[in-house]
Amino acid sequence: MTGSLGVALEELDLPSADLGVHTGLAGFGDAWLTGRSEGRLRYAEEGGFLFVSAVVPPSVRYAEAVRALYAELFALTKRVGYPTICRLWHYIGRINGTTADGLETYRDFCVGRALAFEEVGATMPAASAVGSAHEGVSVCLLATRAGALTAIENPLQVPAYRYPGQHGPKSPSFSRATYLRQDAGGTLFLSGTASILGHETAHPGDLAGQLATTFGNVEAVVHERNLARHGVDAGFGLADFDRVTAYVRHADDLAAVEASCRAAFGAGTAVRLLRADLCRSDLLVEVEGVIT
Ligand code: 3EB
Repeated sequence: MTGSLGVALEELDLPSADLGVHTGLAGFGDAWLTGRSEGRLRYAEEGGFLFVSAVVPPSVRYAEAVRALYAELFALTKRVGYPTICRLWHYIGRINGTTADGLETYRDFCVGRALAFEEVGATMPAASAVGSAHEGVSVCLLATRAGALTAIENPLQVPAYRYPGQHGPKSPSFSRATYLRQDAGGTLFLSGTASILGHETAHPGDLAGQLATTFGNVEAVVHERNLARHGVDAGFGLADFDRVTAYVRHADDLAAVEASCRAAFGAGTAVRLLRADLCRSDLLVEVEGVIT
């Protein structure tokens, strides 16, 4: 399906072998060369960044396998000399389905991820977690050798790692954005951002309301006032995004989401639309992006 501005709506179904390389997720263009693999981790190095991808195979439960994979990811980034993890992407099969233990798959994933972060005490990176037609849990990671990384929160939202227990036994381990300061300049990685105020979904069932709330959240995260309160001397608006990806739950919403993104971000921002399920069944749209 192609939208009115020629943006293809792809069904998110990542082939494990080409993860990352295939998707050009990092926001630095799609020229990730296939690099090495170490066990089940595949990785490539380019321009001072490390890109890693790995897959947890389909299972009836995920927490322990996700914890173990994260431990491997943390170890690899240290071993190959890219200790600063800027960004993670998660593509979760049957994300709103139920495990053998009766827990929603996304919530079970969050348990394993939280245990891994508790073990290492790492800075919460920016992240996205969306559904995939591909079974299992696919993880992509972007890390850097050098630079100061600051985790950014949103004053309009409870930090995800402090969500109350009604959203699952372990809170999601991510920050709303990360700001990477390097000699060459700064990069802002915006996490998947949705229509959540405080910790609750705003405007369930109302696409226009969810889009407006989502864009408001994005503006709040990247605004100069918010970055200043995190000690970051920078400030942005929606038009500063180089590229954004909008994940859309219902294919029928493509045209509306595309038009809204065009209007909100303007002509200077590359917009990609992907059909994907989202981590709360009442969310209709989620937007992530990069500012360089
Ligand atoms: C939210 O704000 C919406 O679990 O890694 C967005 C980005 C969301 C990342 C994650 C989840 C994640 O809670 C969902």
